[in-house]
Amino acid sequence: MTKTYTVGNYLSERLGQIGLKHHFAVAGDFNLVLLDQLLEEGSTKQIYSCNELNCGYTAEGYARANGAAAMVITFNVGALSAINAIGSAYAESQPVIFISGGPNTNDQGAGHILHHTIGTTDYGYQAEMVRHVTCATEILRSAENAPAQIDNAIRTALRLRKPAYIEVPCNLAAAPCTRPGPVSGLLAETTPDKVSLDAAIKAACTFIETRKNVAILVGSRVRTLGSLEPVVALAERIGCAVTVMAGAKSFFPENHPSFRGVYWGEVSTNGAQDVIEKADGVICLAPIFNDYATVGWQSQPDAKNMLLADLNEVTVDGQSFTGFHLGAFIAALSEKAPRRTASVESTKLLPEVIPGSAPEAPLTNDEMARQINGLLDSKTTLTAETGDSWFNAIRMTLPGGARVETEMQWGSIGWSVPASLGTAYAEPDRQHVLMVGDGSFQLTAQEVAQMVRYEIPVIIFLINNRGYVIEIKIHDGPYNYIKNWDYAGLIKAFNAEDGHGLGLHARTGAELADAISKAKANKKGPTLIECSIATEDCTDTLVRWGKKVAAANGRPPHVS
Ligand code: DPX
Ligand code: MG
Repeated sequence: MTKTYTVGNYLSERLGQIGLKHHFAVAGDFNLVLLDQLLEEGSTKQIYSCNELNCGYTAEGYARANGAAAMVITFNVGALSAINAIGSAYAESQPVIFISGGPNTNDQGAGHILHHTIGTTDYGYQAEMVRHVTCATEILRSAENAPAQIDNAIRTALRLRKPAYIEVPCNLAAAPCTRPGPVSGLLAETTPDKVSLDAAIKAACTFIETRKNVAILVGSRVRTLGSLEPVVALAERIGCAVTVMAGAKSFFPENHPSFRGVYWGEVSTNGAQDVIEKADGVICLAPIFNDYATVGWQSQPDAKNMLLADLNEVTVDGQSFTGFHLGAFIAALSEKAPRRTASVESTKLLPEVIPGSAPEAPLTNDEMARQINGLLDSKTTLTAETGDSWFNAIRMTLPGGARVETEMQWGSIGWSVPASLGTAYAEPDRQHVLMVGDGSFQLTAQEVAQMVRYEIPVIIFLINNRGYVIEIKIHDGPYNYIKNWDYAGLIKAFNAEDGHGLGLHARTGAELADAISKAKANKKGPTLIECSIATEDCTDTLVRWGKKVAAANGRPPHVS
């Protein structure tokens, strides 16, 4: 007798069809049958997380490297913990398929009080909460409608590059279901509106033609294009200078002759501030101009000089155009744009030099950053946590092919440990390096145990500066100082009887160099290098930026 094909099998097959090789999960009694169905169908490997927040961040990191991700958690106690990570996926434009087990359909509206819930009897509230951080929210109601609902959630997530929610009642996961057809209907981009696209290209070409000094500014949502090639093609067509925003570090090859650094107002690198602020035409590709990116609302290209190409809208010279995606706009503009080379010809990429110190001297922030920079190669993904790690990553010089992942819109500390694990699952052939501060690490530290369990060789630089230094620089108080841990010593606990993680200390440059060579040799698990530096030792860009952001935060209320 052939086995019944189920709702859970359908979901599983679809996840495989959209290119996932893994899904991330924490078990709970509302999702156990669903987890069985996913295992049984087997298109994607089931990977476990220590908790649902970490599970969400792992999925978010995986989506960055793989284009999409899926996670499966249990009702309420699991899902509510995961919402922070789903907020991250929304803010950072990552299509994470957020799958929650749900109550038995017979309990919906029956007045039954269920465990793991807030003790009321309307079970729609989880989906209501999640609705704000997802682009599609589907509670499966019957096996008959399940395929359409699953497909709608996945299709919407992939098109909009946002997370989508699917709630699978525990008694539907193994219910008989039809099989999926071809996946092309879920993957196909909407056809661009040609009239609107042509008009946008005409306006963009006029914009470029009528400006003397044109430059490109690459924003973080360019990541959703899945490749740097379209932006490189556009830059080469126009022949102009290219700068990236801080959240888009690595989204243009730094060894390209047109590259002119990171534009971040007064804390820009490589002379990028001059390039952007002297340009009379800035082509902004999917930027996010938030308070952090604009250095407390101080630095942003002048609106009259800006061509703003967002994911689904282009605004230029007072007109806006919709009906096509950024990818279509860049591709079309790359065939028509006029040449404007002044910004390349009149500027140079100013080198960023990170000063070192003597090998036996106490380790400094500069020496640490210098050595980490030396470790990066064309197959490295560097994940940098919120904190001074941002500023250290931003000032590094990247070889072509190296990638940096930051979470500058959401900025939730603890993100980077599970997220780097996610990128490592997705791309095992790359070298995965993580920079994380002591304060951030304390939120999600236990996920290093999964790196041990699955033998994932992430090289973790744990920066022990005894506190929330970025906060100390923005607004100091007793709340910025944390309990010290033996971070390197944790690895022994996580290894338990069978792990291959390595925990090392670096208190001098020489110790760090030695630790890095041991880390490179350890392929059977993570290596955590605890870098001890002084609390007051941080990048000067952090201090300058922190003061401006603090001033913006401290503006008094308007009196009307
Ligand atoms: C907080 C931040 O140690 O890095 O380089 O020492 O600053 P630095 P650490 O990891 O400390 C991080 C700390 C407390 N931000 O300085 S950035 C507030 C915050 C946040 N996310 C969440 N809670 C609080 N960003 C979840
Ligand atoms: Mg710290």
